[in-house]
Amino acid sequence: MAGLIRVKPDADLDGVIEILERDGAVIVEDFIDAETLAGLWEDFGPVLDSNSYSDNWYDGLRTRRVSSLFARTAKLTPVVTQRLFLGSARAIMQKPIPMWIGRSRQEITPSIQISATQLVQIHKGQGKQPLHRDDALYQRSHPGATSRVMVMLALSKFTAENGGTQVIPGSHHWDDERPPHAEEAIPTVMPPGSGLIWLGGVYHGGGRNVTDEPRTGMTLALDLGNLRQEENQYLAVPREKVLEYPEEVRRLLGYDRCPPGLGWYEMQDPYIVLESEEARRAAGLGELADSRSA
Ligand SMILES: O=C(O)CCC(=O)C(=O)O
Ligand SMILES: [Fe+2]
Repeated sequence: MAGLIRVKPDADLDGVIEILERDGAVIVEDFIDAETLAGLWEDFGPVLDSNSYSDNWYDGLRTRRVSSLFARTAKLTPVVTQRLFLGSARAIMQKPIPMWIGRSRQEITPSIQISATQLVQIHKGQGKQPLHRDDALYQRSHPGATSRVMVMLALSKFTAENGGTQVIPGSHHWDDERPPHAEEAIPTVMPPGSGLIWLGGVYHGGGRNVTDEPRTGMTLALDLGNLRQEENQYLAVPREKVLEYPEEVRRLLGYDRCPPGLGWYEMQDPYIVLESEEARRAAGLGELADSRSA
């Protein structure tokens, strides 16, 4: 494949869904307008500049990552509601599922939800990230129903040299035994404001940056709404009540990270965050300072 298919923002939704189902990925030019892009830089630029590099090889020792994005800006509506992104996520994931309730056969359509958000700024000297599937988090078998549709929004330009996301088109159709090879991946090349939409089952990874300029992207994942606890324990149980329970129960309540990496908060095991809060309260220092305001 020469390159990923590119479409304009006024493209026909059904056509984009067809490309996504076949190739697993598509580039939407002008995913957001210049004003939205400038607004995101206004809110995200300072936090990226003050952030340090990731502390592990997988996330990238020359890569800066910032999460909790909906808490750091109020300007993400045009991104998450972008017609082709939200439209294809709904069409691909919100498929009615038949079930019996007594003698009544019903079809229930799941919702979708915002899952992970992250700024990923790849600096000079960062090598390629290992190719992976983001939906591997849910440990479902492939090929199978799509549980994640996500976007990589270009906040800076993406090139083959600066780390533009490496993608293996069509790899969401592969089974779980077939390994990805770097030679099969193609770089995402797009100007700032464009977005790469891709399915969670597609092998991809950050590229190598051999230029002097950082490559800045923002990921936003939409996941199937049924991948969650039944009762919303975070709302149901106030934090001070959670802290009255021992570690095992706190983790069962959801303050835990499911391997290989679901449920993190600020890229950490949420249990550690809970412990820090407990220590602060015990020392009379009040609730944990909000690291997102950094
Ligand atoms: O930075 C990129 O281009 C991709 C990052 C990525 O795939 C990830 O961290 O899961
Ligand atoms: Fe990824």
